[in-house]
Amino acid sequence: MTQTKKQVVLSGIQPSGRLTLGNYLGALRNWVRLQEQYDCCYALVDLHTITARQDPKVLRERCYEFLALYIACGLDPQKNVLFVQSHVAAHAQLAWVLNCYTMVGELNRMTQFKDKSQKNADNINAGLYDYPVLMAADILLYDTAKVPVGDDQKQHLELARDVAIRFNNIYGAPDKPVFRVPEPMIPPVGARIMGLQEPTAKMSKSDDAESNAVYLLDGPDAIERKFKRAVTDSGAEVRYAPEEKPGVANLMSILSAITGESFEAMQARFAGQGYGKFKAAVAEAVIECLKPVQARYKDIRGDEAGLKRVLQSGAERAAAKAEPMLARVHDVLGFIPK
Ligand code: ATP
Ligand code: LTN
Repeated sequence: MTQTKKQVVLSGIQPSGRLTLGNYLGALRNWVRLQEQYDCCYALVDLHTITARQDPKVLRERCYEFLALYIACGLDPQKNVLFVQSHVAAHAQLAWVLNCYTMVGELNRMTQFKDKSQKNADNINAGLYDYPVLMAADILLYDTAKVPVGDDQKQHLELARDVAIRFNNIYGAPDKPVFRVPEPMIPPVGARIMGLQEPTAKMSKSDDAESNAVYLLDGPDAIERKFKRAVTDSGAEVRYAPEEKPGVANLMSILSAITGESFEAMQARFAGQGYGKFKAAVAEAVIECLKPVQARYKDIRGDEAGLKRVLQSGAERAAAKAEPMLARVHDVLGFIPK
């Protein structure tokens, strides 16, 4: 009997800050939907995280917290390979190789590097600059077909594709490329959730302003309060116009991403009612959406031995996939096999 191999999906989140509703709607929730159909690998990208200074104790704690949240969101550790990036040495090894096939001019164009350099002007380290190359290594190591991410990662993914194509052109045969060229998978709604206080910039998990983001572990009262105070505009009309009314458009996107309700239907439902009821409805939808995740989280986080077992198994399964690809790359480069 021939069994068709499932395509590989790979994605990652940095264990920095606290997971937000943006991470959930832009990434995590979509990961869960893919677990039956694809061979999915999801990484806690700790090597990426040290491009900004981290407290070691907090970083370790956060990795467990994030893993527990992944599972609480519905990712089954049997069906998915859940792992820590630093446990699989091949990531750093392939990143070095790909460095030699990535142009400085390409990295200079990365908008995330520009944004993060501005935010951390006192620590613009080489790792921050090289970040997209490590991400390309994460993806290309697994023969990845699809990469589910939010909109902000599109440019990095484009770079990973360009590097793969360049490498294939040098070392692959037309019918036998070294790397599969990955495709982005960006959700139609929820791909770019904006801050509640600053709706022109994306909601981000390492933002200091508590009220700008909804965190996955926020209780109902905090969520209600954050939406009540969310910045809108001086008008009173629930209408989707991102340029003119970014705050309202963001709240509409959140509601639509959760309930599936169209913008037109929302517009009709809240016509003539001002923003109060609308904001309360968005808060209610978010509270209900996060309730089951929060209910499962405590037990999962409490079982640290169980989480360690998940990571042990994840590291072994990930390495078994990644190592043959690294060996192939070393081989085509002319390195002597070990
Ligand atoms: P940081 O603030 O630490 O840079 P982040 O919130 O941008 O973090 P990442 O770890 O960089 O989170 O991203 C994890 C995943 O979540 C990525 O797929 C990213 O595209 C997605 N994501 C992050 N923020 C948002 C957002 N506001 N809306 C939709 N998706 C998002
Ligand atoms: N760069 C991404 C995180 C990330 C990633 C990856 C996403 C690292 N490696 C591989 C998809 C695939 C970010 O900042 N959100």
